[in-house]
Amino acid sequence: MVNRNQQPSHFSIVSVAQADKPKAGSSPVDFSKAPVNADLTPEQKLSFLREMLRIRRFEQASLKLYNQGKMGGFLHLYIGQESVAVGTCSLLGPNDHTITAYRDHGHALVVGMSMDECMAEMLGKATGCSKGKGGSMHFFAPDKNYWGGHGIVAGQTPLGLGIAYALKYKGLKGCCLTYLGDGAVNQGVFHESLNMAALWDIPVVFIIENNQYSMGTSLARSSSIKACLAERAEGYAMDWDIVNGEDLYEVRAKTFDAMERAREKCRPTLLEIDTYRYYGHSVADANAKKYRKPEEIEFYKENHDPIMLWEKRLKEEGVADDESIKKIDNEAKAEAAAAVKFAEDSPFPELEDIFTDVYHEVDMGTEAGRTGRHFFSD
Ligand SMILES: Cc1ncc(C[n+]2csc(CCOP(=O)(O)OP(=O)(O)O)c2C)c(N)n1
Ligand SMILES: [Mg+2]
Repeated sequence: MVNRNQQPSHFSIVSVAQADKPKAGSSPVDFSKAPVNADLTPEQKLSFLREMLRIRRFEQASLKLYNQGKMGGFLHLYIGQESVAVGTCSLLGPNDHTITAYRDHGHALVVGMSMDECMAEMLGKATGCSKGKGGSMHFFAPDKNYWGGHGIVAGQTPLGLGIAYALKYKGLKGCCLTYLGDGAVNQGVFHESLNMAALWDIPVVFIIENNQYSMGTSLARSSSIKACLAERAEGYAMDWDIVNGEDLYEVRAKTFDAMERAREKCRPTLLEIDTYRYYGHSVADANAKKYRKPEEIEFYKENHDPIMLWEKRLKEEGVADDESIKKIDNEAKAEAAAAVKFAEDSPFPELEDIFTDVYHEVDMGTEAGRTGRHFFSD
């Protein structure tokens, strides 16, 4: 479903607490009937709940570790945004890739990284996915087509473009889901990426996770066009759409359309998914309580929490009840607790490892390093 030349139907900004946001399932379009959703089995629907709960319980456990002083660096929590990673990544096929910014735990778990390797990475342990050298912001799993985990705002957008370009170059039918925040849309490099994607027909799907804030700066204070960020795609002759992020069916339906456009026609899309984060920018955000009111956060938790809404939906459909939901939740909590134990019991990297796995060492003297053609060597 392409919304070019069409005004957004539900988008809300500025004073989000007062925003008249739609309830999941009450959109004019019932996205549960979309082809990509119509044939979902009860097991698949429950698996989406499981994935969202896994993210939330994993992050709550990591927050505890952070507050106990066991974690170095930053910790950016994804809590509140779970439906975005779960809905979009549930559509990934074998030739599809993902790349995101530093708020990367949710995507990592959904693409199949284990809680153990992620929690160990948080604590800087040798058993972590990046051998303890990356931390919270730098989860990577190339074997799962997951390319991180990037700290420079919008820095991942040209990388996602390049990954998608490589797919086309190799003749593979796939796409790269390239996530960014609402604060990244004003970075020059993102606009260069949009232009090149449209100009060269690159199979990339840019996904703005619009959680309304860029650190302590609200969207109203950072964007000249306030009602819609995705509309910027018009400037690059690119298709775009906006998505009600709290409705998992809508996330899947609209993302699927964009992915198919990329895979089948090699055309890029800019999606804007409306979402919200409950915690501060990072756990160390000293201004967390200054730029928005506690009532605003409470309003979201009570009315727009994606997990709560999905549970409600599953109950209405007769797919789940309180008991089955509790069981899934308890399993997620147990998995997170086991991951904490695994991480705490794991060793730190050896001192001599400090010079291994650095870019220079891996690349030095190789053909890929000499020519810069990492994705084109075979
Ligand atoms: C180029 C650059 N400028 C500034 C920063 C500092 N910074 C880190 S996160 C951030 C806010 C980004 O907000 P958004 O893109 O909305 O992502 P969110 O944190 O909401 O997920 C800023 C300004 C940075 N990391 N990189
Ligand atoms: Mg943001």
